[in-house]
Amino acid sequence: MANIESKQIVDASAVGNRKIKLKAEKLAEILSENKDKEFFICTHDTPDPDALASALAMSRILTFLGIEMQKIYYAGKISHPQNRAMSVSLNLPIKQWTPEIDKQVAANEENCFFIYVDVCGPEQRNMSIPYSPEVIVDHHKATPTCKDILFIHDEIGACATLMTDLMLNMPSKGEEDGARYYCFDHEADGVRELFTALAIGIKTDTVDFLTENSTDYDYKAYKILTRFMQTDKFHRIVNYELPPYMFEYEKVAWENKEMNNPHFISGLGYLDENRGDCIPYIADRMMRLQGVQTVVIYAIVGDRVRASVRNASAAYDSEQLVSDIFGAGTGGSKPGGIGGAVVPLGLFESIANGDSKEEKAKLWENVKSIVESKFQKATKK
Ligand SMILES: [Mn+2]
Repeated sequence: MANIESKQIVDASAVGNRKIKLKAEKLAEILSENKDKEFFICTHDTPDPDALASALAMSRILTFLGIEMQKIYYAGKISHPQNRAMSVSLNLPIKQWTPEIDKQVAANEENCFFIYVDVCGPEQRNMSIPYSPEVIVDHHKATPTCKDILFIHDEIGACATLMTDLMLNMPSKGEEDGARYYCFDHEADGVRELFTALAIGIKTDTVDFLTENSTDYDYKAYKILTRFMQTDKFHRIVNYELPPYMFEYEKVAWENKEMNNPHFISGLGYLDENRGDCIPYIADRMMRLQGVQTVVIYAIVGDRVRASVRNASAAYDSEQLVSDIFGAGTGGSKPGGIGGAVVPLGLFESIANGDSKEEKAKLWENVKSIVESKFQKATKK
């Protein structure tokens, strides 16, 4: 027998999450059994770096197993400038879900195989792709309601950590020439881009390992990835360019603020759909203001009120704060006090999208006074 050449220079147990090894084997088995199907790798409606990187890693696993019929989908929008920077500079092959794809799948459902990453199932608030997956990889506090699925889950800092570990633990393949091939092969096509994406996914989802759910696994996976990633692209994406409107709305937020240390609240008025990501950006910025511990930034975006909530104060539970202000079930908060809400305008949608400046101004005044008074009440408890 010829020499066996190993291209995986990182040990499979390097991340150390013991739960993953068996799951990786099971995943390889299920995927190989369904090899001839059409594969749909899907993530949630607001793909962030963790979601994008996880989807790309799943695609690498499929390619490694010889599965060619595969595509990556999301149903919402990639609008945050950092997510766009990542998608463009790493050339991510992700596509937007459309009604046409929906029709094609519906006509051929038994030959389609769905994998969800960074999200648990179609019943979730931020998941508009309506099919039940057969494989889920997720790190959120949630359980899937669909049955008979391979559920790869751990409540850790990033889904990208689980994906890194899965790649490391994928069974290797032997070839006739005696060489041995590994999924986590830093010399394989596109893998350095993938490692760069995964490292950014872990860095951003854990907010530099500061969130409560960040673990040693996340840190170990990150260290491994940074050994092989493309440093120049990494820095370009981490220090992404900001469009000028971000600064303009920051000014609006500053002018409209109601500040009563440690509380900061500001409404931005009406925002264009593709500028909605001003809201989390400005919320993060205002958290850096001296003395501030709780921030709410909100605006009317399209047919809904969108808000970002940031809270570093131990006086309130962030999840509770979001639901006290915007209503139960409208949003939530990640550990680390990073939350948000989306409230449909319902009946008032026609005003928000209408032509009457006067009516629009009135609607905004009402939204503003309701959000502000709810915020005051919620923070007086
Ligand atoms: Mn995530």
